[in-house]
Amino acid sequence: MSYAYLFKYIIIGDTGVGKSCLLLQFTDKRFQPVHDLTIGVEFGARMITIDSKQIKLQIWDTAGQEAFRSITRSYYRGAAGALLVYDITRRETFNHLTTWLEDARQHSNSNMVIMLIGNKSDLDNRREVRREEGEAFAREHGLVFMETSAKTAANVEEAFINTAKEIYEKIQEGVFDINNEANGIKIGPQHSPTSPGGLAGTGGQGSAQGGGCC
Ligand SMILES: Nc1nc2c(ncn2[C@@H]2O[C@H](COP(=O)(O)OP(=O)(O)O)[C@@H](O)[C@H]2O)c(=O)[nH]1
Ligand SMILES: [Mg+2]
Repeated sequence: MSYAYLFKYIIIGDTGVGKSCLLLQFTDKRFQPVHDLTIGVEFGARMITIDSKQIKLQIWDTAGQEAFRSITRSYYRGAAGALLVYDITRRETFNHLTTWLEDARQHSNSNMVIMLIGNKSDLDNRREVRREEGEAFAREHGLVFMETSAKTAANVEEAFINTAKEIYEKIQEGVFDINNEANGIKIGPQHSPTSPGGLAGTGGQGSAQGGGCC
């Protein structure tokens, strides 16, 4: 299917916070409790609609382990959006956010939209991080914040779509240079019907179910 824009996302955060499950829930609308550990980087894609425009989200899921940090870093630069995920039932994953954020800011383009996600909201009885703490961290660092559950799908759509809306608004405001693919945005064939195939948006087709998850 053709699209007006393609936005590239990266999902980051400690191992086990639910990055792969969030991706699977968003792309396939399912939750898979038993899973393989993500090795290196995997990806998925899905089409969404914003402002009556078809937007393809191409999402790179990364491994959280330190050993893969350098691989992860190489994906920041080409990303328009990042989902920074922690697990509300594991305080240490919240404590590591500062490190993740520094890494992301240092290696990405300055306009990258970062959405902070407190995942596993279904496990409220095991909660170690209060929602207000997530909100405060986000406010302090200029991030958008949501609590999600990859298991029940609560807020999962919203997290991915709200990030896209922020990117879209930045494009409208002229903040993003959309002709520079390094910003993680491609203009699709649908955008300019007078020059089919003439733009850099035709790559990556047919990858809608790419990558495994969980
Ligand atoms: N209850 C619950 N479990 C989750 C949720 N998201 C992920 N998990 C579980 O947490 C573990 C790690 O998930 P995974 O997506 O592999 O984490 P990743 O290492 O960040 O990719 C798995 O056992 C998942 O089943 C969630 O929203 N709720
Ligand atoms: Mg994973």
